Amino acid sequence: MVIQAVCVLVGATGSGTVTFTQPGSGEPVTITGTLTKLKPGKHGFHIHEYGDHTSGCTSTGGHFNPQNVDHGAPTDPDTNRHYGDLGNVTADKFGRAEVNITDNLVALTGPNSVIGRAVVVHADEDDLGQGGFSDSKTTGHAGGRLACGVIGIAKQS
Ligand SMILES: [Cu+2]
Ligand SMILES: [Zn+2]
Repeated sequence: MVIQAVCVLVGATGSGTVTFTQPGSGEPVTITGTLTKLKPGKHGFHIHEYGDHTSGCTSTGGHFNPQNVDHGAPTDPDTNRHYGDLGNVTADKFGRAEVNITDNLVALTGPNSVIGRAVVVHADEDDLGQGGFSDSKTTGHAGGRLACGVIGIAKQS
C-alpha cells in the first residue's frame, strides 16, 4: 500500500511544500516538491527529530539520528549518516528549489517513521560532514534555520 505524507515549510526567507511517498513498507521514500523565497545557491535540507514549533524551528531539535552516529551525506553508508541527512537543495536565481530525493533510510512506517518529525531548510550549504568545522560532524555547518514544518499524514491518493 502506498503511504503518503506532506510537510508545509514556513519561514520568512524560505517556504514551500514537500510530499513524501513510500510505495510500501520497507521501500525507499521519494520526497518531491518546491521551495521558494530562498537565497540562490545550496541550502542544507534535513529531517529533524521533533515536530515541535513551540519556539519556531529551534524546537525541532537536532537531526533525526536514531543510530546516534555522525552527520554525513545521504549517499554515505547507514552507519555514517543521520537518518535525517538529506544533503542540499539548490535554489536558482529566482530563489526557487525543486526537491526530488529518494532515500532508503527515511520511512513512513515502523519505529523510525518520520511522521510527526520536522523538515528544516538552512541558511547555508551542508558540507556533508566533510568541512572540518567544529559542527561539520553534527549539523554539516549548515547555519541558521530558515524554514521548517511538521511532517503529517497526507490524504492517500
Ligand atoms: Cu537541519
Ligand atoms: Zn545530520
